[in-house]
Amino acid sequence: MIVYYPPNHYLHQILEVINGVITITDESPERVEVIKSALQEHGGFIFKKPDICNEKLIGQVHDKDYLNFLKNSQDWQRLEFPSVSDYTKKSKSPAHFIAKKGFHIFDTYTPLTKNLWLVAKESASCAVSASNLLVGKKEKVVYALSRPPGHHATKNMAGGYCYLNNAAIATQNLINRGAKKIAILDIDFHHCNGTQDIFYQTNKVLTISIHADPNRKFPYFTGFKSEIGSGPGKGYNYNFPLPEKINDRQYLKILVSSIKIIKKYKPEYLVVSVGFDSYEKDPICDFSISLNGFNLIGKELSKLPYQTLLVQEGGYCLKDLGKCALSFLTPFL
Ligand code: Q9C
Ligand code: ZN
Repeated sequence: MIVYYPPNHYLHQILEVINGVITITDESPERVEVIKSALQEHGGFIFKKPDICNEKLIGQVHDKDYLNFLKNSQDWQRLEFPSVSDYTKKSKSPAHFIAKKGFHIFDTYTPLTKNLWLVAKESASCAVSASNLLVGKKEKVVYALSRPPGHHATKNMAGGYCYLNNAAIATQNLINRGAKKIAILDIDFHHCNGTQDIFYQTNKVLTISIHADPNRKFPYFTGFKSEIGSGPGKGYNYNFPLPEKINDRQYLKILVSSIKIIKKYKPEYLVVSVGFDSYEKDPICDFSISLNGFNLIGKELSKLPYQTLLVQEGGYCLKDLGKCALSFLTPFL
């Protein structure tokens, strides 16, 4: 399997503020290094550097003001956290940097770093380069080992360790290259509020997310069953919020229902936002998916007839992340 790896991701190192306390984050560079080592040791994976993607493509998914805000990263000498929250609920990016941070970042877990534009673009480029290998039936499945993750990033906001929505940008690339119907299945522990936001009004993309009940876990504001899409997108967004301690058998049932919805839609491509934070030993999450569970999930998805783009999202159990990735990925080989 071909794997796209972001060459400068380690330049992006963050801290997070939790309840006013600056704290070591679980979103560390080691996450992708651990996965990379496990895949290299296995031997069935070929690593490639991404081609840096067109900024016009990124601009089809994210607002221009937001991208300009991220681009100014060279100027930042330290981590920049938001200080004020936007109280106007208007849609225009404000002029002052303090206000911009409040407008374009929705939590205190996702600071700006000095190399952000470079590393965020490389992360998105992994997903885009991988998607390009699907076009023309060159590959059945390609894996983007993206970092930073992407699925919480909305059209104009960073959050949940995400800045650019890698899966959404790759999906837009497939649309630009002729695809009329694409299904995105998000199996990260957290609701994909960003991906939902970006494709909420279109029927060209079916978005399905299986995640922790937002009444209990981040991102708190979205991920409810009632969010079904709007306008032409009505009926093309599905959320499966779940209680804590969900086990393999219970998860597989929900996965099978999601697959039924995907089959009915008949997409040309399947994009899977893969998070290993539903793992039983994840330090910040509360599902009970085992290594065998990831293997079963991988088996179900690999059986499908669709060309598939796998995009890495979350997953924080450094000790077992390599095993999680191998359990999930080997059925696709
Ligand atoms: N340290 C992704 O999995 N929660 N983002 C922070 C615990 C934020 C998760 C509090 C979780 C964001 C891509
Ligand atoms: Zn997550």
